[in-house]
Amino acid sequence: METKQLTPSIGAELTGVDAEDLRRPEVFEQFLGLVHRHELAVIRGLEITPAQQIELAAKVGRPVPFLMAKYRHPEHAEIMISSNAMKANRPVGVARVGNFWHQDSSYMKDPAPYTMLHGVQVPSTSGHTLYASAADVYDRLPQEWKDKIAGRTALHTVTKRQRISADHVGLSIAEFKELVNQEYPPVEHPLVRRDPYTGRSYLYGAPEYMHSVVGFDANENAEFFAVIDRLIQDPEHVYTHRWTTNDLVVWKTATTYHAATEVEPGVDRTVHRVSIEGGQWAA
Ligand SMILES: O=C(O)CCC(=O)C(=O)O
Ligand SMILES: [Fe+2]
Repeated sequence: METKQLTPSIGAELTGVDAEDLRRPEVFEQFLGLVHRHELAVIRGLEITPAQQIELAAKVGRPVPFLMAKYRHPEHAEIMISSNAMKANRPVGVARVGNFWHQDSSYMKDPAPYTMLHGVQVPSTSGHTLYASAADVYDRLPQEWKDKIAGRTALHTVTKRQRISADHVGLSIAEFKELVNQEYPPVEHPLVRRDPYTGRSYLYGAPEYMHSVVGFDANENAEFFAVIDRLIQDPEHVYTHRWTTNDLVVWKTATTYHAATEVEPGVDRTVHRVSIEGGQWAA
């Protein structure tokens, strides 16, 4: 068993372990420690069943069933099937999950602190996932911006990203936004938070999930979003996870910006996703 850092900014990998090894508390603790210290940790080629994935998630915290029942794994409510594949003319899961830079569910008051993905059927040439550390983004923020955002909060919203579905047929765009607003009212979070485990300050908020910084005018806001967009996406600081079959990836939702990339046409990609509440690390 060995650990290696994936990039200087984010990510670590545990190698030489299988599902059986992970049952040993000291091995599992080692893996979880990597998640806590490096925001994100990977085990490649971990052959596990959906039930075993949930078992692993339950060692981290409390796996929670996905909100929308129709995208839950038919036998395991805790697993959400994230997939572009079709079976008998029906989607097997949710397509295009997270294909923009974000921190998971930051538009919610109390997002689950961990996300776990298992690569069930993954192409090697597309459908990679990009990751960046929110602590590293904060570190790289020019001092002038650190001063401007000190003590401020931001309004987070899902309205920029909510897609129109069958439930919304017949609504105008304004009516649709209003409905989403009622369902997910904007929530306010501090812009700078401290990771209780590493002690590092990190930036909380991605432009696609933020309405605005409280107290900023439209210009300051646009400028700030442009500055952080550049920092988040800076290729020098991004870890690209190129999936191989059965990869397990776990990250801390608050300190990990990430984006799923396009899948080439005609290619299926399926990952099993578990959202985990509670656990040792709380944002
Ligand atoms: O499937 C992926 O590459 C990641 C999608 C995502 O943002 C998520 O599962 O939270
Ligand atoms: Fe995500």
